[in-house]
Amino acid sequence: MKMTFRWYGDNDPIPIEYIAQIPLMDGIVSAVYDVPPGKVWSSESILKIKNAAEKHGLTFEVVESVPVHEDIKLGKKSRDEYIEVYQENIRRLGKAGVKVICYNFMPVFDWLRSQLDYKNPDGSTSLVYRQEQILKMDPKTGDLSLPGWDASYTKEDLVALLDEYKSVDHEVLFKNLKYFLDAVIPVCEEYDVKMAIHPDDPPFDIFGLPRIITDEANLDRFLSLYDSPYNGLTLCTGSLGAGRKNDIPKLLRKYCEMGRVHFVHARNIKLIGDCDFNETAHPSKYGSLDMYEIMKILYDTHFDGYIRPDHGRMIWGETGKPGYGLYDRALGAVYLSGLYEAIQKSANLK
Ligand SMILES: [Mn+2]
Repeated sequence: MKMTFRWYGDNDPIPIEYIAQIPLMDGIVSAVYDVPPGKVWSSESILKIKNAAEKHGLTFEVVESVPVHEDIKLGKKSRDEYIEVYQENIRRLGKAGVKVICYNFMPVFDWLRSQLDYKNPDGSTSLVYRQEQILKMDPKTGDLSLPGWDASYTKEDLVALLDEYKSVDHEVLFKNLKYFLDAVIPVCEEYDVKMAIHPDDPPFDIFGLPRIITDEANLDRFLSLYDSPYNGLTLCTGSLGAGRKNDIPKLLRKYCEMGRVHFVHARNIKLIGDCDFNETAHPSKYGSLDMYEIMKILYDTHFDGYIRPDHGRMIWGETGKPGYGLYDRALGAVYLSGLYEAIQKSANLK
């Protein structure tokens, strides 16, 4: 298991040196962030990240994310040229020593939350999801006050894009995903780069858009679309965990045993009612997930991929990118590493 930490490059308010100072940290997870989806990343930009990591004794072996252009998800004719770009990015990343690419296949919207600065009783703030507030929004009007929504689409663009998705249901989206995998996985095999799809967050349809990386049946189906160890998963405990029927330890064990988990996002959430949740501190005590059990499964299955603490709260007055502050994620990383050491040592005593 290799412990990693997401770093947004030179624009990240957290200096890479601070990440290197977190105990037991192996590497960074990063990406070239100033190139829009569907464009090739320059080798210079990729090597710049690698060099920054290595200068601080860290590895750069996981990319999060290489975004998939909407035309690929929509299955438009133009997808072929965007897939060629994707293949080229895989080659360049492979040559630079990257081993895993995290990506997602969610139409239009990436992760969704109703609030990014929900105040907890202890004064810290968290990202939270309240279905009622989300349902009040109607992106089809083009006016979207969604927190975290980067507004890179104009009102007209968003309406037009949502219109294009009218003909894309779950089946079509699966078909378009298979088309994508058929084209990129052979390149991954050649360059020894593993693809690790991130589950949809939250794992159910929103705004009438289909979401397909949501539960066990769909994960099984996804893996069978292209049966290769290079077609794998980012197992995000918090994203999948928001699905009330998803038994995270069971899914983690199953897919780790199959050798199809390449990257783990470890995050705890507190489930509220049927759909809602709060992101919490990492320890088991605060959320609905048993993090000891999760780390035990990684140990038991000899997981040798990458893990990172996922979102953290904002604590100690820190400001910055919601979910991606230094302090709470660092505490999370050390807590997870501590659990792992304890599990490892007690197993060796037997
Ligand atoms: Mn995640």
